[in-house]
Amino acid sequence: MTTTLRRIDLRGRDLDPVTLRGVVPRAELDVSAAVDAVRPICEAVRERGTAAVLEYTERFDGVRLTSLRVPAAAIGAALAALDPAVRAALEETIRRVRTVQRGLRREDSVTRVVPGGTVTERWVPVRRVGLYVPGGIAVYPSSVVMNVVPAQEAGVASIAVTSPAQREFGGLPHPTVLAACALLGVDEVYSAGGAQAVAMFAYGARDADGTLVVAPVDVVTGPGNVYVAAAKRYVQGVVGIDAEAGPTDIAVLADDTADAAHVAADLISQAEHDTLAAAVLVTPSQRLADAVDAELAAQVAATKHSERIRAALAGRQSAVVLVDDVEAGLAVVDAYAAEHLEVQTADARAVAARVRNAGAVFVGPHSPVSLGDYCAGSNHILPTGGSACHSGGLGVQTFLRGIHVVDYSAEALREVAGHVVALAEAEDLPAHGQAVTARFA
Ligand code: HSO
Ligand code: ZN
Repeated sequence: MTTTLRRIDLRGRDLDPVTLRGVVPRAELDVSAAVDAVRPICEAVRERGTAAVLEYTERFDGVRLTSLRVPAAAIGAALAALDPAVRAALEETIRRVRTVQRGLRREDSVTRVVPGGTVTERWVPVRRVGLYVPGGIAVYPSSVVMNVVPAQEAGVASIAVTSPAQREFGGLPHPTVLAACALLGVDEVYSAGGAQAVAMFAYGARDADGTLVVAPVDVVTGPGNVYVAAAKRYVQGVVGIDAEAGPTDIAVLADDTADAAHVAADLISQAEHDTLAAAVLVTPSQRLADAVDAELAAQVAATKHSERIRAALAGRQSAVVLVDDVEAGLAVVDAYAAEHLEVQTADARAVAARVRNAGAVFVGPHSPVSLGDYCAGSNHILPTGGSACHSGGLGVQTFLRGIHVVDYSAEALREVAGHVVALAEAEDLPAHGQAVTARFA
């Protein structure tokens, strides 16, 4: 299999934004088709509770569990056995992500609309959340941090984590995931993955005798594969969800000033996640494109997961897009709406400031995506598959609701009563107007 990225040559073509959207490389990954596949799983969990979750865990993860809840002793043991270097790194990540998230929590705001009339927006956390931590191809203790810290900083009282059962660890989630939970003080952890885990959180789950094992949550968040994304889409409405975070993608907008070896390394770093991961280079420089291809060939061969990476780079979802200039490149990356966008151009800050659609932007030569994956302080749970055109990444606000509190005095109500009546009449809803005028009869 070759490591050369396919090329999409847009030079000399002045495409409008809608046409561009159809031209950018995209996986033929269809979350709506996956919704059909997960519907019976979600319905089985809704109807049969823990029995159904256990059955699907046996079928998909190859372990027959007797209980879904991870015992406290196992969480403590995982922390005790954690490599000190990994512990120090996780602690630093927690500190940085917490610093950022704390600064993002919105304050309540009181607006005096008129004398005697105020509208206050109160930011209130949801009561209980279910956080999904993937564990298929790789293990993701960093995703524990990215999920849990924003929920904690939002003030969520009840936090539960789930991660797929691992056969090699006796059906528990990966020990590093458990250790990360311990570091964050999370003690409600389940061994469940896939659509069944999402449904378990959305509907709650009882044993056959009616005992409640998993209480339903208000919001389910976290990244996962296409089935996890599909299950989140399916249960949405019953619960809140964050943006769909399916197979990862990276786009690099680069010109001749970029270092081809670094660009290639960054493309490879995200291709490492999944054969369905997308790696896209957008550049006006044919020289850079050729140099990146050469670097890919050399670097992929030398890396541990080269087969997975080759498959991701060879997929339809990955490409080099050649453009006339950086300006045209900006239009392409906006149409693509990358989960991660690196800007490696001259005057990268000014270029990055003009980006409209991206989950996260990484500016200049020293801000690689893998820094953001772990230790920048930014969140790595981000909208994938182009959904950055309408959604942002996970953060404190995901767990908060703005409640408008309306407080008017008699005088302030009397003053506006005529307008309420006029609008009520215009909508043929006269009882609305009467509810106001009755107060002044
Ligand atoms: N790049 C992934 C997050 C991650 N990378 C976790 C390594 N571990 C999606 O943003
Ligand atoms: Zn990553």
